[in-house]
Amino acid sequence: TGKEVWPKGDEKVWKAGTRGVDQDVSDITKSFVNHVQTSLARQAYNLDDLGAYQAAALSVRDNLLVNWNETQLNYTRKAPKRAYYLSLEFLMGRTLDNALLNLGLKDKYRKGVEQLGFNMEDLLEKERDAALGNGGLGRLAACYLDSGASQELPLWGYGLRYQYGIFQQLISPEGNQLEAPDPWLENQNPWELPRLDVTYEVRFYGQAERSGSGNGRAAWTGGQEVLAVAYDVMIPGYKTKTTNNLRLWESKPKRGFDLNSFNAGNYEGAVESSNSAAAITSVLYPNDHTTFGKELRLKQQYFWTAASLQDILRRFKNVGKPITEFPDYAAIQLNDTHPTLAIPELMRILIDEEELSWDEAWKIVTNTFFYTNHTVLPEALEKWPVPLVEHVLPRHMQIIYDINLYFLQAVEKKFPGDRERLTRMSLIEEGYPKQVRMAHLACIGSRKVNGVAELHSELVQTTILKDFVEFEGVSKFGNVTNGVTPRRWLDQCNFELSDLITKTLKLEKNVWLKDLTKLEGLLPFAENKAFRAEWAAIKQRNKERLARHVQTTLGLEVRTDAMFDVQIKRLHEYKRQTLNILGVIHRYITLKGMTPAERKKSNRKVVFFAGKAAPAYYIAKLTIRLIVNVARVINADPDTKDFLQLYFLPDYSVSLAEVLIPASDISQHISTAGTEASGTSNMKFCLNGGLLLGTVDGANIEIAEEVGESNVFFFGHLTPAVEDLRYQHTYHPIPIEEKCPALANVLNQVSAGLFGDGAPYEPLLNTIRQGDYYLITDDFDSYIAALAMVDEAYLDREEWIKKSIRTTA
Ligand code: GL7
Repeated sequence: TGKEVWPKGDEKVWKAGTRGVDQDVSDITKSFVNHVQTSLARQAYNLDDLGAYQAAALSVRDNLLVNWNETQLNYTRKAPKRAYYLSLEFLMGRTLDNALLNLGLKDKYRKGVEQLGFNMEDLLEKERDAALGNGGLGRLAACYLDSGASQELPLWGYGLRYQYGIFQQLISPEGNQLEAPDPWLENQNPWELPRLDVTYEVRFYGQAERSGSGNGRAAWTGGQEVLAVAYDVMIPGYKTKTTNNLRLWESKPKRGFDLNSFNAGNYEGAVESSNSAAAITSVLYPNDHTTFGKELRLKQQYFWTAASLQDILRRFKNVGKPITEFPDYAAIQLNDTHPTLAIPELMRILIDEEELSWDEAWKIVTNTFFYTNHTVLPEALEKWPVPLVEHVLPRHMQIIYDINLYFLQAVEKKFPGDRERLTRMSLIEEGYPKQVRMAHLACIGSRKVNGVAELHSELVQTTILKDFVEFEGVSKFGNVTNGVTPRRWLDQCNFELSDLITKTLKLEKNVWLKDLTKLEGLLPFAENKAFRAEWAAIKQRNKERLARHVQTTLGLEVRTDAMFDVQIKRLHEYKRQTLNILGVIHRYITLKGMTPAERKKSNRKVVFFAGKAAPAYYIAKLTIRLIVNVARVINADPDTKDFLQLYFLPDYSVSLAEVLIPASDISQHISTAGTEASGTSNMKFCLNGGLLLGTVDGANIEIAEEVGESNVFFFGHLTPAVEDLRYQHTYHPIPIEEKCPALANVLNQVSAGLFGDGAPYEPLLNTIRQGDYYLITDDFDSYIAALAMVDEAYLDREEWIKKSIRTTA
C-alpha cells in the first residue's frame, strides 16, 4: 500500500513492548497465573480444571495474537491477492491442543501446568468442541484453514457465529435419538476476539425500484436492517508465525429496540424486532444433504454473504486500486451453493452503488468467484422458491432474472431452437412455486467449478452440470480431491505413531508433516519385524485408550483383544449404515449356529458406530434404534459376546473421532456407488494405519490407487450399473427371498422380534424390501463376502500389519 511509515509514536518503543512467543516455562507459569488472577478473578484456592483450562487457553491465545497481528500487518503492507473461503460451516473441534502443537509449546505448557498442580490431559478434556458444522463439508473447511495457514497462504475464512452449534445427541433407553441444544458459548470462548468496531448493516425485505433510465440500476429501500458484528478466530499455521483469520458474523439489531413502537406504547413490539435480528445467527441448521426452503436459512445466507462482501471490499479499497482490478486482489471460494447469493449481491453493489455497467460488473463477478460442488444427490441441490426470494431480497430477485435473461440469450445463440435445453439450464425451475436453482447460478457466476474427488467431478460434469460443460467448455470444470490436515489427524490424535514415524524416517517432524509424500519412506519398514511389532503395539494402545474412553463415558467394557471395525459418519440411507448393521446381525446369527469349538476359531470383533441423524430424518433415526437394540442383545449373549461386540457411541464429534480413528483396524465407507462425493474420514483412517472396507466410490478409489488394491477391501456394484439396477427394482422386481436369501433371513429375524418388538422397524425394513433405492439387496452378498475376506486377512496378523504400514505409507 506504500504505507511503510510507522503509523503512531516511536516504532522502537512499540516493538519493545511486543510480547515474544519464545517463552520458557517460567514465562508460561507467569502468564497463566496472571490470567487466573486478572482475567478469571480466581486464585489457587478455587481454581478447578475448567478454570485452569481457561487460564491456559487465554495464555496461549496471547501467543496466537502476537503472531496474528504480525501476519495481518504483513498482509496489509504487502497487499497480496487474498483467498476467501465462504462456508456456512466450520467444524473446528477443540483448539488448545492444536494451538500448542502448532506453536511448538506443548511440552513447555505441560511442565508449566504441572508445576501449578494440574495435568495437561485433564485440561484438554475440559474444552468443548466448536461444532459449527454437520459433517464432512464443515470439517473440510476447518482442515483447509489449518493447511492454508501452515502453507503460509493469505487465506481467510468467513462464516456465522451460531449461538448453538450442531445439537447434542442423546440416546433414550428405547434407542431413540433425542436432540438437545449445544450451548457451546456458555463458558465463554477464549478463542474468539469480539470486534465490536467491525460492523456492517444488512437489509432484508423492502422495495426495489428500477431507475427507469435503462442503466439497469435500482434503489433498494425500506424493510429490516440488522447489524453484522465480527468475531475473529485465530488460525495458527504449523511451525510458522503465519496466523490467519476466521471471521464469524453475529447478528444484532441495528438499534436496541424500535423507539417509534416504544413511544407508541408498544413495548413488546419494540423488543420483537431486536429478537428477530438476533435470531438470524441463533442456530446451525442440522440437516446435511437436504434443503428445506426455510426463510430463516435464506436470511442466514444473505446476512453472511452481504457482511463478508462488504468486509472484503473495504479491505480491497484500502489498497487504493480501481474496482476493475478487484479480481486481482480477491478470490472467493464458494463452499457449496450456500454462499451463492454473493454473486447477485456483488452485482448489486457494483451496479447500484459503484455505478458500473452490467457487462463491467459481470466481468468482475465471473473472475472473482469459484464454486465447489459437494454432492450430486438431488435432494441436496439447493433451490429457493421465487416468491420467498422476491419477498426477502427483492433487488436480488430482479438481478437473478436479469442474469438469467442474458444467459439464456447466449445459450439460444449457441443452440438455436433447443427449447428443452433452455428449460433445463434456466436459473429458474418452472413449477408451483417457481424455484431458483442455486447450483446453476453458482456455476455461471464462477470462474471455475470443481468436484471433490475424481469420480465425483466426473459425475458433476456428466450429470447435473452436463449442459453447462457443453455450453461453457470443459476447461472451466475440474477436480480438487479433498484432503485432511495431518497435524490434527495424525500428529495430534496419534502422537505415538507420529513419533515412531519421525524416528523411522529420520526427518524432522515438521518436514514430513508439511509434505506427506515423505511417508513413502516407511514402505521398506513393512518388511522389518521389530518395526511391525512397534507399529502393532501402538495400535493396541490406541484401542485401549478408546476402551478407557467408552468405560469412563458409558460405563461399558470393551474387549481390546479383538479387531476394531468402525463406521462413523452422519446417518444417511446412502451411506448405508443399514447394510453394516444387517451384516452384524448376519454374523451374529452365523455365530449362534456354530458349535463352541467352531466359534473359538473365528475372529473376535468389536463393531463401533457413531453419527448423528438429521432430527426430521425418520428412517435414519430408525437405523440408530436398530443398532442400539441389536447391541443390547448381542453384548448380553453369553454364547457370542466373546466373539462379537457392538457399540453405538452417542454424540459423535471431532473429539470423539480423534479417539476412534487411531484405534481402528478396519473402517467402513460403503455408500452406494456414485453417491458419496468424496468422504474424508477414509483418508484419516488410512493415515493412521487403518484399512478400508468400501465400495468403489468417492475418494476410496484414489486411496486404493495410492495404497494398492491388495490393501483395500472393495465390494459392490459400480457406478454405471446403479441406474439399471434401480430400473429393474421398479419394473422387474425379484422377490428378496429369491434374490438374496441370506438378507431375507436377516430381515425376517428382525421382524420376528429377535431384537425386541419388530414392528417399529418395518418402515426401515420396507425401504429394502420395496424399491431398495440404495441397492442393499444387490450388494449384500458381496458385502458379506468382503467381510469374510477381512476376517481371513486379519487372522494372518503379520501380513495385516504390513498392510497397515503400507496404507499409511
Ligand atoms: C459432502 C459429501 O457428502 C462428502 O462426501 C464430502 O467428503 C464432503 C466434503 O467435500 O462434502 N457433501 C455434503 O453436502 N456434505 C458432505 O459432507 C454434507
